[in-house]
Amino acid sequence: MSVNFSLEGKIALVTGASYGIGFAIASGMAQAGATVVFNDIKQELVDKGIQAYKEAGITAHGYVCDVTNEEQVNATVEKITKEVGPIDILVNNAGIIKRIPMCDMTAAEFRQVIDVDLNAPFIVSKAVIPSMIERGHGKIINICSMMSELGRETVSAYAAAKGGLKMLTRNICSEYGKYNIQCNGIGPGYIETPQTAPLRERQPDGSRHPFDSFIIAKTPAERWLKPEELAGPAVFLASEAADAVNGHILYVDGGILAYIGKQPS
Ligand code: NAP
Ligand code: GCO
Repeated sequence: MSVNFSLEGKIALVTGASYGIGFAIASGMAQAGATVVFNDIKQELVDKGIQAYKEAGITAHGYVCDVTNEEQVNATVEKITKEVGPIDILVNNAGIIKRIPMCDMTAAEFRQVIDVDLNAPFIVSKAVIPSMIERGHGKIINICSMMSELGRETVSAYAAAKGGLKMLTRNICSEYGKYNIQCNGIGPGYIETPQTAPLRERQPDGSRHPFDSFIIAKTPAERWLKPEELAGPAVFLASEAADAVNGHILYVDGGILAYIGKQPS
């Protein structure tokens, strides 16, 4: 039996994929043969995303949709199914973070992070699973985080959401595995994207941001990772080669979770 990493003939929906990690994962899936569908909240970003995919030689289908809005999500999934075809692969990538000390954070701010990072993957997964059951197969990949395992100051809402997303991943695996649906997570380490740009800004004297130096010391490779480094793991989990992988969180972190951190010289 040959190992099949191909995504030929598959339709992949990657949420929040105009740029960043979602764009890199969608691009990798396109290289593996998938038809790429993505969404963003704003038309201007969808248009920018379509142009960026085009420049990468990819014909992507873009839709305006707020993943926290169940009515919009259901209507968009229906529209995608009519215009492109049924969704075979879902990557719940869209996400936000608010870096605020917990006791300074309002309940509304906490809820907003939970809404995008945890409630939305529930909403979008619920919208695509019935069709996957009907067709006898499906792949769901939830973009988790180091904060699915670890805490740190100022990210209480984000860590709670990403910890919950790890368990939602395991529960979808448990509830729908019998329909040949595999639901796994990818836990990226620290990736160079707009979301982490504030943590990498050079100081006025040109030196590294203290958090930048902190991550360098916590990563065995002594560097931030690139979004493109997540594409291969995502293609693997989306392919038939991973049909027996279910409920697993694949950490693509350069070894951070295995490493106590650089010892003092
Ligand atoms: P990013 O650069 O901030 O991009 C996030 C994307 O999600 C944007 O396209 C954003 O669209 C979209 N989005 C946000 N809220 C949305 C909503 N309600 N509906 C639809 N789209 C929405 O983030 P990233 O670094 O690429 O991260 C992508 C995912 O990886 C997130 O789940 C993040 O938590 C996770 N992650 C990131 C890292 C890292 O180091 N960067 C590490 C681990 C996990 P707008 O531009 O319109 O807001
Ligand atoms: C932060 C970072 C992290 C990364 C990622 C790590 O503020 O610590 O934004 O949360 O986004 O989730 O895996």
